Amino acid sequence: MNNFTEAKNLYEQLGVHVEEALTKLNSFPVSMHCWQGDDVIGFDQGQSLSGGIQTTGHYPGKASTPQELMADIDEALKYIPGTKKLNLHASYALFEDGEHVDRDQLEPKHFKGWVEFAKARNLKLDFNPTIFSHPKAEGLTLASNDETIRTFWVDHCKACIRISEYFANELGGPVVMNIWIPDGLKDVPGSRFAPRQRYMQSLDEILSMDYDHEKVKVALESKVFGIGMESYTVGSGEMTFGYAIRHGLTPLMDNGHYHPTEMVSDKISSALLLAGELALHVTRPVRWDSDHVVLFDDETREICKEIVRCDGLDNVYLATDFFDASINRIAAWVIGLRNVQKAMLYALLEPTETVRKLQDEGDFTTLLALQEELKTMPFHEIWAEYCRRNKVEPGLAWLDSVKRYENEQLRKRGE
Ligand code: RNT
Ligand code: ZN
Repeated sequence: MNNFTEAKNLYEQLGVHVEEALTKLNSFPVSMHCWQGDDVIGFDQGQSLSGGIQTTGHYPGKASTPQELMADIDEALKYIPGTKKLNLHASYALFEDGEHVDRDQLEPKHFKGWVEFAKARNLKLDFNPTIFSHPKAEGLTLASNDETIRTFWVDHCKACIRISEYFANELGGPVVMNIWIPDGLKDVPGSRFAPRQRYMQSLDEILSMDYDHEKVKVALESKVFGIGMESYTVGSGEMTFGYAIRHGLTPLMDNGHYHPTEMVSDKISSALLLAGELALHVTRPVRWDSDHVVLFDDETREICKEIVRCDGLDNVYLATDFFDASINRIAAWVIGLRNVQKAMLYALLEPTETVRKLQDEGDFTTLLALQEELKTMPFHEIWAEYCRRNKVEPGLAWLDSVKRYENEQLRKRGE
């Protein structure tokens, strides 16, 4: 008997269906964010990052051209098992020979190169309007009282819906198109109402366009505060969740966007009950929305457990969202994405029916004992088997390859 078979037997004694878990994990898509590769800069503005989000660190070798970013994504994908999607931002538009259009004029053709990239790798795409790092995003955007600015961003979002629809037509859907606005105020507001009313009006205008709601899932991401927006954010939890429910959109929860003791894992069941579906940004906040690399930690596991327990694998769209510029950026992707896959596997290896029954029967003693027992089960053996079946090395072998790539490619790039 090999280690996997032995481990599988032990799990099965606890009522876990290991093969079922492996199959489910393999078909659950995780959307990898493209922006870890270049510190959220993109190709359209050459501007520094704005919107109250920040990367810190100067690790050498950041991608600064589409070719470099694509090569780095390829390098990362080699070491990540499972079904992946690629999550793009509008700022990653590809312009040909000196052509440049502003964000309100973007068209599907500006993303043709990404569609070809995705097709060749059997990936589907997700998308995001980029409502930051732009001269018209220095104050409020979709909530602006300057009509020119507000309309500019409304038009940008409409353009992004058309581009998302193009992705769905070319590669299959649904494409999750997530709207996040950085709008907020540093200090005590004079009116919290007016900007939210304008945000609502902008969303109404965007959604008045005709698009296929099955192909494009418009998601709304909330936030509690940003750097320079400490006192008020327009797109708060209630604002975005409420609007999403009322208009049949998908709420998006980023686990860096809540008060430190407020857990997204606790919100998933409510969201699924009330909205029917939910999009997630999985990240790691350290004291603030710092977007550190995702760990195989308690909250990541608990988020995944909730998805599994709510039978939400088909209704939850999970994307990663972190940006660390202080370590090898490709390694950051690999570590974070593998941890999401691990956490999902860990969650699928919980005997869901048993734990629910124990709770219903009020047998909290057994429930606690069983949950603690699960923590020291031979999880690694199942993970290793999952990696092998996906033709990915289970252990740290990937790191040598990434270091080689760093020496041969990244170190040769200019700063
Ligand atoms: C910012 C949000 C948002 C961004 C990306 C780049 O706080 O989390 O999702 O991180 O769109
Ligand atoms: Zn996010």
